[in-house]
Amino acid sequence: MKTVFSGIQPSGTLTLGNYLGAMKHFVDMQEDYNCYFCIVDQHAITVPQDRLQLKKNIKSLAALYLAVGIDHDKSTLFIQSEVPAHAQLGWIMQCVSYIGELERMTQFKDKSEGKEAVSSALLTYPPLMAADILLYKTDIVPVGEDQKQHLELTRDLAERFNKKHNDIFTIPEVKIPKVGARIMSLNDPHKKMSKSNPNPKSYISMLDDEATITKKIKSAVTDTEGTIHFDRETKPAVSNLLTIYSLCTGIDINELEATYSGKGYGEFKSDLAVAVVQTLKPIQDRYYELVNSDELDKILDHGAEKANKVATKMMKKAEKAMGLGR
Ligand code: ATP
Ligand code: LTN
Repeated sequence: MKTVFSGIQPSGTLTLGNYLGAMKHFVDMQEDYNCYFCIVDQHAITVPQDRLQLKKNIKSLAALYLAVGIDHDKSTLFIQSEVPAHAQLGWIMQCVSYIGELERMTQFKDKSEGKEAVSSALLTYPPLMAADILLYKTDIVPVGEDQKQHLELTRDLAERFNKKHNDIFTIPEVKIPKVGARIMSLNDPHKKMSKSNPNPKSYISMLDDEATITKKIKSAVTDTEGTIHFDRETKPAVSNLLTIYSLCTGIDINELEATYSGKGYGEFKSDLAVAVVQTLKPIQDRYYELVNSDELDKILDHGAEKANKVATKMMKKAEKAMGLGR
């Protein structure tokens, strides 16, 4: 059975973008693959986090993974910092990485641009991400479009290590969904929807209630044309809303265009709000049952135990290949 690994940062409440671009696909994959899903808290601290808020976000993300349908009997769900091999192999992968290639990463450029106190870990984030993936002999990494560059680097680093030291790492493939890999911000269709955007109107949080979702969709930017059809170039905002609508309902974009032909943005947006609420409501109900439960802690304990066993073995192999220790 092939192995799947993916990680999400506990850097805020997940958005509809995270769900449609990543999490939704994790649920389907667990039927056919040996899956590891990780709460990458060590990645989250590459930018400043409030201690108590981070703790809350970690639990919240774990509960969301389960609420969308990750089944702990089929998949391993765990917290990155509870498996020390990640940071240990992360260090080794840093030694294999070149500063130049890290400086070329767009996520680094975006997150450091114009800032004064940029942590060095923001630059060395990709080698840690490579370690996450390589520890589990991962074959496939399902992620949104924004992570493609990091995955290419992971493959380069793994190949470089295999050639220079010992051929121990599996070279992972990236898997990006055909539709929904880049859900855009509601108030700027040229920026991706992001949970760390300071303006909450730019995203729909997976935990927003019905009234908030409806309000945010009503105030989402469109264009002055007034027609509902899909064209990323000339109608990026409406195309983004159509994508969300289609993914939430399973209705083809062509069919949606036909349904709303001759109709205005008002009606389209009210129906879209209903579709989003219907998608998120069952997830939210399950989430609130789980978030403060003992069950959640047990699942995370068990996940860390399983992940530690596998990860420690690979980390030791890598240390041996480098000549570390006695
Ligand atoms: P931040 O905004 O805090 O930097 P993020 O949401 O970009 O975080 P993660 O939460 O770690 O980053 O991303 C989790 C997964 O969701 C990744 O696979 C990422 O590619 C995907 N993802 C993030 N934003 C979107 C989006 N707008 N559309 C589709 N997929 C997305
Ligand atoms: N870099 C990713 C989060 C992440 C990840 C991973 C994704 C960390 N480690 C391993 C896939 C596999 C992000 O910012 N979305």
